[in-house]
Amino acid sequence: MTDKFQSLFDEIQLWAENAATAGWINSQDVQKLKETQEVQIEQLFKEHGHRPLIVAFFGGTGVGKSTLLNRLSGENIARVGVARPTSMEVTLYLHESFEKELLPDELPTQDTNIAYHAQENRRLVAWLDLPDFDSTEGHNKTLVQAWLPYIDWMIYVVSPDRYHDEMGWRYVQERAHRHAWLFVMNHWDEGKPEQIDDLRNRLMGAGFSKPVILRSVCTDGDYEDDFSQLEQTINNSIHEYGLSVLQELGLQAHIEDVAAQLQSFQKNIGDPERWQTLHTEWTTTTHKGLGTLSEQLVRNANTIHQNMRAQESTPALPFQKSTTAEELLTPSTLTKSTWSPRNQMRIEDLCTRLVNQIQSSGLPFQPLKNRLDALKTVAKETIELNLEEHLAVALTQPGTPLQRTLYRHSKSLTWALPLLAALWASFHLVAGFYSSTQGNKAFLGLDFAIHTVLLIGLAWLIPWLIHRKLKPSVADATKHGLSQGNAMGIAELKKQFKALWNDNAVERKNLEQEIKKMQEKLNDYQTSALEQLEGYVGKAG
Ligand SMILES: Nc1nc2c(ncn2[C@@H]2O[C@H](COP(=O)(O)OP(=O)(O)OP(=O)(O)O)[C@@H](O)[C@H]2O)c(=O)[nH]1
Ligand SMILES: [Mg+2]
Repeated sequence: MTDKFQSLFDEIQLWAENAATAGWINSQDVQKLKETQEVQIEQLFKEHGHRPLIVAFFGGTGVGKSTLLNRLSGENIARVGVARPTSMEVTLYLHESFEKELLPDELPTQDTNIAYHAQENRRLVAWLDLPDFDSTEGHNKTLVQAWLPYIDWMIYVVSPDRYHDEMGWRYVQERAHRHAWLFVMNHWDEGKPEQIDDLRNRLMGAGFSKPVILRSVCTDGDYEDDFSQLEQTINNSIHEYGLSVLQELGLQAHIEDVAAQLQSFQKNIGDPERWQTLHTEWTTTTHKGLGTLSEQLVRNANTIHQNMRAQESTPALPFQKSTTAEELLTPSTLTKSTWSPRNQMRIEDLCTRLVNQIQSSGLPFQPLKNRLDALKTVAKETIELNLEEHLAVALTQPGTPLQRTLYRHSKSLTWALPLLAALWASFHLVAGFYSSTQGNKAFLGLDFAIHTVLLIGLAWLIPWLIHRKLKPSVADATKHGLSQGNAMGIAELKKQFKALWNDNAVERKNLEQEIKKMQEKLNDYQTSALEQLEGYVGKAG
């Protein structure tokens, strides 16, 4: 059982460390979990051959804790007094045969006063005299707190006029099910039966179904009290329950501590409703941020387009080799000139805004921040890849298919038409020459020569001008490629932001599932100690 619990605890610890590395919970919480383990587990699972049963006296100052302890131990070991408070420190009374070095290291013994008792029948008992919580100074309060997890039996001593102390009562409520309790109404020589009834009702209200309340008088005089029953109860508890049941009780309390910590982890990781609200904000912010980035990209594309247009409209002379825009700008150089540092800044601003939104909601923001940090570095690449791809397509096939066909054919006309004109002129030249040799007609005159030259010139010039006009604009093709690439890049980024949120949500849900499973496993470790110690232990809550 304990080994199983230890391995479950290791599993929980490992889970918490991983969740902290991913940023879902903070490292202080993991440390707290670890401390819970150190306080309790060592105490419960270390070799306990020499561990005594720790019976503590707790209650307001002057109620007679030290006097009662002296009476139980049969000797005046504890200092009692009229000056209040008398016991200023924590004192542990061990049996004289007990070597204090054998106490487990984790007990807070350094600052504790160690003294000895000589009761043979209580060799296994170590009495712990605690100073009053209310009157004690800060350091002792911390020491009392440090001892609390190690106390097996808590004897809460009250007096008829001091049984409703605020501080003491708070401890009773908080720790009702963490120790076995005995309630002693000391100063009974000054008490009234209805005060016992009142105390019993209060204890039942605090979760004790059958609280054991014993009356005692520790002053000279002939008074009837339950002292022998008190002694008997303590003796019986050693024989009947021994350490094992009490340790189980401690284990149960420890399980509850760990379960409470898991519950707080679950709360920190966040409730679905708050995440849902955040998701709506996330979508709006992403949409807006990417919209601004898109506008910026469109502006950059327009500037490039205008510059290229200006270049294209500078007329090239017919036989001059034209330097076209595509020779100046390749898809990759164009792509590089569209992503400016300002665009990168916009992406970073967007990510910062998203992180701030989650942070201000109080939910764990680190896991999303880590994911956004990664996305920030690839945003440029995402846009550039899309631009390059669409630019490459647009630039290899500028214009519409019809425009491209007409352009190709018009080029053939620039040589075919002048050739036809030349052929026609040659035919007339030969025919004219023949006619003149037959004496029919005079040979072709100057007019023919001028008209022929004009005809051939026009047959070349007109198709050349048409061909030039039909040339698809590289600037327009670039603009088309850029706007398609930008649109696809922004769409891709949108998808990435969406996927990032979904991945985070999946991780969060998995963590919640794991917490649930660990909680179920913890629930399986219910011990029977609470039932066995009925009457001595209050119920939780
Ligand atoms: N009348 C009466 N006086 C008692 C009784 N028990 C103790 N006293 C006296 O009450 C005073 C306080 O007793 P302590 O034992 O010092 O009280 P304490 O609870 O240890 O107080 P702190 O050490 O200050 O926390 C002493 O003078 C005791 O003699 C009792 O049952 N009846
Ligand atoms: Mg005292």
